[in-house]
Amino acid sequence: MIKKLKLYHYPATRSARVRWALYETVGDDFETEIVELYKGDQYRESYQKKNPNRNVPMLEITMDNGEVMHMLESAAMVEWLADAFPGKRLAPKPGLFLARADYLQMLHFASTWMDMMLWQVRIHEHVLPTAETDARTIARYRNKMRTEVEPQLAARLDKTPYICGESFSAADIIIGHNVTWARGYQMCQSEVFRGYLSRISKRPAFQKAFADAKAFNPELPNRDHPAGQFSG
Ligand SMILES: N[C@@H](CCC(=O)N[C@@H](CS)C(=O)NCC(=O)O)C(=O)O
Repeated sequence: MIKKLKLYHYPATRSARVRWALYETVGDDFETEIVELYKGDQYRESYQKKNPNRNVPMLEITMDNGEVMHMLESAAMVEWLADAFPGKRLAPKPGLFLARADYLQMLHFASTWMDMMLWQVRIHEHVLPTAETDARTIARYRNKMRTEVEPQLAARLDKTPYICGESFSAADIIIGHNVTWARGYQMCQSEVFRGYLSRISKRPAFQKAFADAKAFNPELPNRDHPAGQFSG
């Protein structure tokens, strides 16, 4: 049995996905520690020992028998929580079912392919030292988002309220976070995305997960200062 869950978090970043999944599954029954990314907390030796990727989220899972594990990938955490609490109905049951295949496909499409494009736009516009930014990379991934990703998502959301059909699932946690991220960068602007966001943002767990989002400033205060640089 799980004794304690602790999320290492920074507002509105990928750790908000896990915070949202935690509120959906265990309610308030988890701890949170803020990792001040813009002050370089992720590079502290004590943090790097637990998370060599030097980022958030990190989910510390302590079991009743004292075993501790650190999960380091947001989509894995969201998927694990959805499966660990089947009563919350956040995932189609595992097995030879097309609904499960579709759900996994969308969750991982969001956390790899779509996430990669959003990250490229974000780091080149706001994170990398200005001398390392590349306008062609920004243009390439903005274009791929507009011509390849947005139409795929919009085609689904035109037909059903949630990304995998009539019910909300953990895939909506990753897609939903990505859509808020994209809209912060003037992508996913059409009505279908506005409607989707207004639907998912009515969930109490969404509201709690993003209650601290105002603390997030996309602009790094110190991107050209060596001590302040993200690894990207
Ligand atoms: N694939 C990882 C990526 C995590 C990630 O890069 N997190 C960013 C915030 S959204 C971060 O902590 N960056 C800190 C840095 O690059 O120094 C996941 O989805 O959990």
